Amino acid sequence: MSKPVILTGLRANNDLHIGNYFGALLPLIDMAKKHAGKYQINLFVPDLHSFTTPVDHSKLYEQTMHNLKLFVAAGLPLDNPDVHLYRQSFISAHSELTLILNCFTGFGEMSRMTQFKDKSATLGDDRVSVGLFDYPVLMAADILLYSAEYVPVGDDQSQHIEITRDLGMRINNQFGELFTLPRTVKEQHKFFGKDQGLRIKDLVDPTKKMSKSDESGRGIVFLGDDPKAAAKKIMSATTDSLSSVNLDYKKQPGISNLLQIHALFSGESLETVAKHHKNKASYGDLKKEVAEEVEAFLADFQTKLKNVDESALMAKLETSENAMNEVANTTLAKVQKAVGLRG
Ligand code: AQP
Repeated sequence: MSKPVILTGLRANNDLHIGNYFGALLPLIDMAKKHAGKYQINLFVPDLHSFTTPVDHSKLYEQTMHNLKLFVAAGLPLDNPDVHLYRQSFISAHSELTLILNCFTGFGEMSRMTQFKDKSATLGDDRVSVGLFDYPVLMAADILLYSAEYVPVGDDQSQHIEITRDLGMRINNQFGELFTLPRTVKEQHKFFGKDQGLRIKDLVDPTKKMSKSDESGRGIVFLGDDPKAAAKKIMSATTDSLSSVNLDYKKQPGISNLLQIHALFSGESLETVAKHHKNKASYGDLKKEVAEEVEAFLADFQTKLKNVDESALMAKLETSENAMNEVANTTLAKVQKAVGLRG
């Protein structure tokens, strides 16, 4: 019997940041290490999704390959046969299924996607593409092609799981059981546990999440940042004038974010870290501790990155992309037949 599939993708629209690292990459690598044999892990670079927001196309391929190396530097076990690592556009079924799914998707239901509304508000009308509007349908294809059951998503992407389930169900109802649906958002949260809701905030504006498409980059610690420059970003993080360290995301978002980052780097629980710093009047000490942790982490991570075995990575891509093309094309062929494209 085939193993349940856990699937995640990280766009290559920019370098990854510490939010992507702690919120997506590490939990998945942990799963791959702890549950080898029980689940199949699909980790991919959604290169087609990467330019749903504007990118420098002359750098996209390089960024895609760089991000794959980041996965390996973060500890992705390439020798595990249950781990599949691939580039979305190397499996053409993603695009083909998207086009078919589009015709079963309502314009109205897509217009209600909050991530689209948020991202388009940031971009401004003249830079919002149909590709961004269609993002959730491509994501549905990413999931349905492999019958993926578990897809870690934060609150900002929960609607995309729901639309994937709706689309899958709609097509199954009309044509018979073509798709295995991903689990409900509630079940996803139960399966992935506490890391699911993790959202590291932007250092300059701690009321919004750290986001790699943010164009200034000043509030983001990228994995490729110079370690000393990243430490400086922490030292100049926005805080408040309350002169008391408390874990309170509403009243003290900047301080709470620093406590969260501190907890992640130190490996201590957020409660322990918050207790240790509680009510301290000086924000400088907290910032200094976090800055030192960030600097040490980046120096170590970047050494690992330099040592990534590129030939092993290329070999893994080839094996995974061959295997995933087979799986995806089998699903696509069933759909093509059902909708009348094949006899
Ligand atoms: N700030 C964050 N804290 C924790 N986890 C985060 N993730 C993103 N930001 C944070 C997780 O990283 C993965 C990246 O998915 P994506 O590349 O498809 O894009 P995203 O979710 O929209 O993440 P970004 O960094 O904000 O990218 P942009 O700005 O390009 O859209 C996801 O698993 C996400 O939960």
